[in-house]
Amino acid sequence: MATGQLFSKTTQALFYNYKQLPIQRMLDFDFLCGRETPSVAGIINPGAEGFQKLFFGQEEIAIPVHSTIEAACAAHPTADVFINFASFRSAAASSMAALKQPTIRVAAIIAEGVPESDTKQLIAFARANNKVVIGPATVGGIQAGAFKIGDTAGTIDNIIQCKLYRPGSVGFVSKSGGMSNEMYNTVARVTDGIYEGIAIGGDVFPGSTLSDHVLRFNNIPQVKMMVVLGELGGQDEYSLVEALKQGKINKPVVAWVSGTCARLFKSEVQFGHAGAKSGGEMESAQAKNQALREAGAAVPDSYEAFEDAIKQTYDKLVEEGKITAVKEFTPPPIPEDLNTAIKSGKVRAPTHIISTISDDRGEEPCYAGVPMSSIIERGLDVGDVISLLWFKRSLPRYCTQFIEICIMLCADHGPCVSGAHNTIVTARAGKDLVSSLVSGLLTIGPRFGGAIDDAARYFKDAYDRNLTAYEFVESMKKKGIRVPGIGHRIKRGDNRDKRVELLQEFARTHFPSVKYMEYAVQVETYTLSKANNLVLNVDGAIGSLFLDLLSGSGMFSKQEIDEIVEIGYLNGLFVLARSIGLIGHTFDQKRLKQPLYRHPWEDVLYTK
Ligand code: Q5B
Repeated sequence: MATGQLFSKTTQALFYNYKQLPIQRMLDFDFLCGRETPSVAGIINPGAEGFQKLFFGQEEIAIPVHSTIEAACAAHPTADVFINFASFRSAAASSMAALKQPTIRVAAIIAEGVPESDTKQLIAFARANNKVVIGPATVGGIQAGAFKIGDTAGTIDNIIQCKLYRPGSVGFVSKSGGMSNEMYNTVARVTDGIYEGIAIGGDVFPGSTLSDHVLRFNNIPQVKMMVVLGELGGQDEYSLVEALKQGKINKPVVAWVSGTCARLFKSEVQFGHAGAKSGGEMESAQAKNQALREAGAAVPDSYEAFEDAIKQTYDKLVEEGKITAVKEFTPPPIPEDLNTAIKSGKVRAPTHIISTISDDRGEEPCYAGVPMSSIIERGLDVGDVISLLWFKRSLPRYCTQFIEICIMLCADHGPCVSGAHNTIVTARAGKDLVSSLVSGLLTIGPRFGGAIDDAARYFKDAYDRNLTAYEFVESMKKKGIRVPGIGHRIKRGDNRDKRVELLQEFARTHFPSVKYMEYAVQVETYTLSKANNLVLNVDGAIGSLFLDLLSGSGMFSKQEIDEIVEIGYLNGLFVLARSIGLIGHTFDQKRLKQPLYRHPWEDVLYTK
């Protein structure tokens, strides 16, 4: 294993598998320490590329996302730490791929349950290539004031409390990640704090060992003493005993091996970690504590006395003048996330959108307050859904039926009308469904299908002002405006539009009043006297009948009717209906494998 420093204040990592929280915690730690560059240079999210937005202090930054380890290493050649948040299934393969990259020096493997044979291969490769593996089954490690792996040391509050935002004099290594958090607190209480802390992980075969790190700490001048927290099971602590006996360690070591309670159990006990099981007397906590004590480490009699033993060793170093006072500073506050602040009631934030028709936040979506299950259970139809989402109320059955009839009758009118023609040409140009659909929809307007709102506006105005059909049509003529809802390219006085007849028939049977429709018929009678094509068309029929629906149903106030007519809801019926046909035309052309459309020259008048 390499000797000396693993990290510095400029160390950057590549983070494998996008995990928002631990990355954000690393960046928050960076900000706390006053790092100039974020400690995460890039994210590797297999199969995905782009950027992830995260916070660096108050500023939002975009961290590049790469789809492969190779691409990430090539893009960030100075990022030499690989933090692997892959699952236990893919952690070994991805770690090996990273270690094989010349730029990667340290790999931290978080996953628990990595097969031991895989870990052994990683260890062998790392040793042969002078690289360091931390883990598997680890929370990672931290160099105080410089660099932190993932979730190490927990929350920002804990990091501040343990003064991990600036370096102290203690090198700490443990097997357990959870206990390392506890120990960061303990060390901060009785010393000037941690210089570097590593959790090697609880597996039987850790990528790097307790003694690997203690020997490394011994070479770091800023580390004045080492604290070691081992646990029962395995032989790792004995390599530390050997190193102490051979005089390879010349700084004070305070150690404790946990698991002394194992003897209280009648049979073998497997503690939390895979490796935390004593295979025999040698691997017991008692034997290891005794061996460490005999080799020269300060080993207390119990875990409770561990803090005091650390304090005594530290105080002695201070007395001997080996430790100089740490330069204290107050770290900058980390801005609170908006969601957290809102939840705690500390701030209020203005919303950017108001919505009143639907809500998808609860257990099931609601349309105008009506849950979807209720729509299905009550056997409601598309007309009811339109009533809820457009008019924000449930309408009587005859109204919703009328809406549905409009949708059915306007769904299509053959391939020759403007909308269908555009859709067909677009589909034949090889465009997709949405493009073909919208190219047809875009033709809906004052001449084609989109005259319903204007028909309602003008018929309502004329009827409400008691204009006779003659006065209305002639006044429109004077203004040079064609009467919306009147006239058709094909339909004639002697070839009426069946759709208009069907709508009128339904309304006469079910509507309480059809006064606006009757007025439209009077207008038609007058326009037909002028020209045979000036029939009441489907737009005019729907426009006038919807006025009857709005005013006769008793479900809308006068003000609401005026608003509906003014905003122009009713062309929506034609848009919705005709979308059905236009989608059909798109499929039809695709199904028929029709080639690119080109209009024939013979059908164009070329003139100057
Ligand atoms: N004249 C629809 O015109 C059309 C007049 C009028 C007074 C009028 C025309 C019109 C108002 C808009 C309207 C909806 C352009 C139609 C639809 C859906 C569809 C379509 C489909 C489907 C047809 C001849 C003479 C001229 C004009 C006069 C015409 N309309 N006068 N008020 N409204 N209507 N649109 O046949 O003296 O000779 O100069 O704009 O309601 O789109 O099936 O195809 O489901 O897909 O081209 O049903 O009526 O007649 O322009 O040659 O005019 O009649 O001033 O008089 P045409 P033009 P003059 S439903």
